[in-house]
Amino acid sequence: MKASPAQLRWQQLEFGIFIHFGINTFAGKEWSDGTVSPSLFNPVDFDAGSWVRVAKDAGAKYLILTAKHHDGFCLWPTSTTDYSVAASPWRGGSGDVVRSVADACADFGLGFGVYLSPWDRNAACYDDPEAYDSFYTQQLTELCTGYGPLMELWFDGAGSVGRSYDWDRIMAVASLHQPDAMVFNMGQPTIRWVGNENGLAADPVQYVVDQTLDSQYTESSSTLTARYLPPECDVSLRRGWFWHPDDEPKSTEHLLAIHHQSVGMGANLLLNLPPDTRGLIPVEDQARLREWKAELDRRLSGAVEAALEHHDDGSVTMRFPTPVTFNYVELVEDLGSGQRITHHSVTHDGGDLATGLTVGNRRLHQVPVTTAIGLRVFLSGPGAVLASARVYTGALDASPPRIPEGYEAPTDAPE
Ligand code: FUL
Repeated sequence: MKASPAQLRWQQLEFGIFIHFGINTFAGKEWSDGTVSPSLFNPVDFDAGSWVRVAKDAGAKYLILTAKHHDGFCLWPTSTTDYSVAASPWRGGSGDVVRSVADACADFGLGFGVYLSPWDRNAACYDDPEAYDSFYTQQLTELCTGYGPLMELWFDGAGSVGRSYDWDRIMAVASLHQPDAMVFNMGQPTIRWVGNENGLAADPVQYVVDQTLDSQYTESSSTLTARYLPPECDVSLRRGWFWHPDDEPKSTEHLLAIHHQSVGMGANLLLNLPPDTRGLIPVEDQARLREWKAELDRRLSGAVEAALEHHDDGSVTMRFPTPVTFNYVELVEDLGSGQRITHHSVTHDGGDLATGLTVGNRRLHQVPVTTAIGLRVFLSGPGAVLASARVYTGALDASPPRIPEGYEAPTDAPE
C-alpha cells in the first residue's frame, strides 16, 4: 500500500513544533473545565514571531497551535462562542492568536496546523451531539477558511472515548477547504498517534495499519480499513503541555534520545514548547533547544554518502570513496511502492554492526566507532529497496543518549 504524495511530503518534514497555549496557561492547569474566566487571558508580551523563530532555529519545518483545547477557550475570535480571546483583556479583545501565529509561520516559511479539540467542556451544546457537530463544523470552517493553507489538523481523542462525532460532515469541511492538510488520528486520518506521549516510536514502525490508539488515558483503539498511516510522536519539552512556573525543560541527552527514537526510527517528531503567561518561550527553554540542536548537528555532521549496489539476494553494498571512520549509520528506504523493509542488518567484515526491523523514511543507528570502505546491508521484505545510505563521522566521542531511568509521561487524566 502506497503513501499519497502529501503523506510522503509530510514524512520528509520529519520535525514539527507543538504549541500548547490558552486559558490553561493562565489558570496554571493542564486541563481546565471550561469555567475559567477569559479575563485571565492577557499575555502582555505576546510575540508569535519569536515562537516561530525559536521553532525554525531548532530545525522544525512545521508548527501546530492549540486553537482550542478541551476547555473550549478559542484563541481566535470565533463566531461560535463568547469563550474566546475576544472576551479577554488582551489587546482590548481585538487580538487573534491564530492569525498572528499563522502569519509568523508564513513569514518564516514554516507549515502551520491547528489542534481543535473535539471534546469541549465549555460549549453549552456539547451534550446535544447534532448541535455540537454543527458548532464544531463551524469552528473548523472558520479555521480552514480564514488562516491560509493548513498543513495539519490535529484531532485529539482525549475525553472523547464513547462519543461519536459526525466525522463525515466534519471531514467534508477539511477536504473542501484544506485538501492537502494531514489529518491526525480521528475522522479520516492520514497520520496517526504513535501511542504514547513520551515522543518515542518502537521498532517496527509500521506505516500500514488498521488500528489507531485513541488516547493516553484509555486503553481503547479505533479500527479502520488498512491504510498507509505514518506515526507522529508528540512530547513536551517540559513535563507539562502547558507552562507552569515550577516545571523545567528536559535534558539535552533526553531530547537527543527522543530524536533518535522518533525521527531516527522513521516517525515524525512533534515537540511541544509551552509559552508562558507573558506569551513568550522561556529563555531556559530556548537555551536548551539551542544546545540540543547544536549537539544533534554535531553528531550528524561529516556525512559520507555511500554508493549503493543492490544484489539479487536482496542485500545492498554501501561503498565509500576511501576508508571512513564513523559512529552513525543512516538508511533511507525507497517508499515509492510503499513500505517494504521488514528487517535489516548492517554488517561489517561479516559481523553485525546494527540490526532492526523497519527502515522507512530514515533509520539511524549509533554504532561503535568503526573504520570501513564498505558495509553490507541485508534486507528482508519483498521488493525492499534502499533509496540512500550514509555514515556520519563528525562526533566519534558521542555516547548513546539515554532516556532518564523511569521517565514516563503521566497516564492519569489531569484534573
Ligand atoms: C492529550 C491531551 O489531553 C493533552 O492535554 C495534550 O493536549 C496532548 C497533546 O494530548 O491527549
